[in-house]
Amino acid sequence: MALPPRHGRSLVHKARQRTPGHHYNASFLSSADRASILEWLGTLHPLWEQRYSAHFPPPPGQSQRRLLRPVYWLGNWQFACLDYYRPPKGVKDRCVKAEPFPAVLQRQVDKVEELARRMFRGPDMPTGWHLNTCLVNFYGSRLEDGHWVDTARVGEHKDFEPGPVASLSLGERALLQFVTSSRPGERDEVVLEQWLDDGALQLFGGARWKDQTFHRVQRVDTRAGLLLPPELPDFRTRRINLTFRYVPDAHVTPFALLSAEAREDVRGYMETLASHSAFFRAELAREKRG
Ligand SMILES: O=C(O)CCC(=O)C(=O)O
Repeated sequence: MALPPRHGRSLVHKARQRTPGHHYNASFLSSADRASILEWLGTLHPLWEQRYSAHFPPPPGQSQRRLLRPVYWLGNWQFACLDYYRPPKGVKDRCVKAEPFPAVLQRQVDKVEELARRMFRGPDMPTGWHLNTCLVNFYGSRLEDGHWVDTARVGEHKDFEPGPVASLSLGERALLQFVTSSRPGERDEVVLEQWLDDGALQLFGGARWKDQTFHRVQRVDTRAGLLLPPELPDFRTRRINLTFRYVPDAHVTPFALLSAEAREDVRGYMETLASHSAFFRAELAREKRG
């Protein structure tokens, strides 16, 4: 009797499992596109951001701290010290215009948007929705006082940008969990768990996954012993995740048009970015032209 083909329908099915509003495709990226994305990642100079700033100081009882990982943003940069994009109230001076997507990422975005428009309708697909924002998260270990400390995790949170959110994963696989709202004294209930593989796409939207639950990265494997680009002095990257979101264009502000306080808070970051990027140099120069 002939055995079923090794990569037959059942495996493909598994790789494309579906839960309403949640889509996972383990082999979304072609090996050529994966290689181009890694090459482009090797040219980046991610930032280590501080959580707070002069005009947005730590709340009582908390102190200034560095984010757990270096990051890079495309489309618009949501500096942590400007407190991210939180509509409906937190929309002004939150999203600073940043570099466009490179061609290889724009190609992935075009495919994902087509899929998202088939999956989501009505209130789950806001008017004008398109993926114009990308957060590149570098997961790994950072050097602290001569010791490598694993910081490859993200606590539970929601992505407040309206509409579906998509993410591409590279490197070691990560365990992502959707959990119900935390209540003091109660354990969070994990309602969906997904290992995110190298080359995978995850797409989620709708009230269940955007509003009613939080998501978190519980841990990142160390099995493959991977070291991903770019080379950083005090950080070893073993996983990179690119999350694509939508910020209404009216809420994306060029650096030169931010309030004086916001410009002061992020000027140092802009100057660091400008030392490697013609785009950010031009954005800084625009301020001087008035
Ligand atoms: O790394 C991931 O897979 C998820 C990242 C994430 O939750 C976020 O960027 O908001």
